[in-house]
Amino acid sequence: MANLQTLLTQMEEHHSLFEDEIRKLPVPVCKAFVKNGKIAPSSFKITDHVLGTKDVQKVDEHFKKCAGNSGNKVLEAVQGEADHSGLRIAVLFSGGPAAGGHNVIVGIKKAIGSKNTLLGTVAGPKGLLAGEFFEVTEDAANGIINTGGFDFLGSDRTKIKTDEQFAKVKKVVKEHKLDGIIVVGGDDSNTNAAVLAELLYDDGVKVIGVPKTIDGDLQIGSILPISFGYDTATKIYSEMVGNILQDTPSSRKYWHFIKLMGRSASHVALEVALQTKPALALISEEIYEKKMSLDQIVSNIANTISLRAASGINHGVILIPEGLIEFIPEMKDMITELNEVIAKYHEDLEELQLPEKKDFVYKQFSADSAKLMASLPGEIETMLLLERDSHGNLPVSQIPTENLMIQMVEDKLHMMQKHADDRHHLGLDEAQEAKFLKFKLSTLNHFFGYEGRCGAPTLFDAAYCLNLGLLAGSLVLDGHTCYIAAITELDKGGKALALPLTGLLNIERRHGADEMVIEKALVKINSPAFQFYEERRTIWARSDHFSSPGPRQLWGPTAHQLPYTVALNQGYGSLIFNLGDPHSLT
Ligand code: FBP
Repeated sequence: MANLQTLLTQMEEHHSLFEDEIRKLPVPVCKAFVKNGKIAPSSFKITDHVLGTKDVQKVDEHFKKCAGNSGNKVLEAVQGEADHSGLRIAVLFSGGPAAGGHNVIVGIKKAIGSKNTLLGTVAGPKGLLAGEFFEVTEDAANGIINTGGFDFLGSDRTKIKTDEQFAKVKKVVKEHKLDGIIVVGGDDSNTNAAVLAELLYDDGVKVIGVPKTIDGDLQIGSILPISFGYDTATKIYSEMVGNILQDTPSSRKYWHFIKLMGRSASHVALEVALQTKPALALISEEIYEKKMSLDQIVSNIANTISLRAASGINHGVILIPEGLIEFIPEMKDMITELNEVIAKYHEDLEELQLPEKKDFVYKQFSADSAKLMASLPGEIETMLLLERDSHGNLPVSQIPTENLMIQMVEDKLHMMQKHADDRHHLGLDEAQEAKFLKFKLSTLNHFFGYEGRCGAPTLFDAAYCLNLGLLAGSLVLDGHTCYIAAITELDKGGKALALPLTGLLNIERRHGADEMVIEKALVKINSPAFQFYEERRTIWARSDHFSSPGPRQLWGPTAHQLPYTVALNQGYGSLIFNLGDPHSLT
């Protein structure tokens, strides 16, 4: 083979020039995990910080063993001596992928060292139930350093909840002689980790959670600033949105309606808005809080477009959070009713084809919900009937909300151009009105979601994940169970904490029943990040004030940039993170 062909062949299977370079990238490590200049597991000290939600009594009663053991007290990692051998620890990914997951595995492996065995669980909780594990060797761990995706193990969304599943887990744990299980997942998966910790308490199996999700909805004030994967995903989306924003004043003819992943919460949309400054970003939580109807949301978009048209700007970008539909008050009531119907008649509905399914649901619905559902475009109506995942979530990624918005905004603008009364509120002078009447809306729709979940981690996610892995591994080594790993003080070298999962559970209505779950963190409209957006958005709406953040950097001056939302909400003085001194991982 000629030289270039040989080189290209050598670059197959995760050996692109980029992948080989990033494996060598040194990654910052918090002080608690460094001893004599080398990466080492930590020990823990018990702090006086006790956690608990409004439902703490009921939760403690239900999780007697774990809550009784931890007293819901936060632990802090300190440089330590942990030196155990012969332990067998399994790690699993649960839910959607998020960049940095592979570094969690690398961190666990480095914490437990060669005297203990790390087992990778194939394809998430499903693999745990089936007892499918493989040993993570040093070589294999070296191969995934700083790489994106969850492909090393695979993942799935199975919730372990039935007695039969519990019995299977107990059997698998015994057969494979497991001493610990580390669950890398979001709010639902960490709830499941608490359930497993209680179930396996008497077997001496330690269960630890690691906060993962690009959605950013697993965050708890200053004790859990963010989940991993959020930084990488939002930087990837910001690059893409920035490129489109740069295109709009170049081609000067399109309005882009961009739906952004993030499930119920609008953290992703808010972060991308702060990084790129589009004409408008809808924030679901604001819409819900201000009880804005669908018509008001559409008017808000139409007004933004009209005012720009009136000043001669016939282009722009509107960001739409993936979960918007669940937050429009009239929709929220209808979806809650629909979720209850789907949970109650799950088996009957499974048998039915789409038209019969619709008839069946309409018969169970209240008059208001039936009327609203019938008013929606057919494709939205169909998507709302999709099967919920095993945690009861509506698959919002598949609902084309951006198209619904486009259709409704087109109708609204048509009426505003046709009837003077419908545009009177814009307060246009004669010249502006002439421009507005000449304007013809031309739209393009996008959905940025899956593109952001598996990219190579940013330096922040690479470092954050490595440290979360070191923390989770150290917790199991040191004999702790029912905690979630958390790193705080991201601007000051990083403080590694273990938060008792029982202190985070509260009771919510899910899947037609009350359940003990970790609350999804939504955007708070009194948060510094939202308030900053609110203060700036009128300026961004009226003119091309956008920023194009460009591709994420792993080397150089912008590599150490935190998400704006995290830096603002944590009250940091700059965007720069500091998680300790860099260490080479190879
Ligand atoms: P989790 O991290 O909560 O598992 O979900 C992340 C996510 O990317 C959501 O933003 C999105 O709605 C969902 O996964 C899509 O995944 P799926 O295709 O499995 O529904």
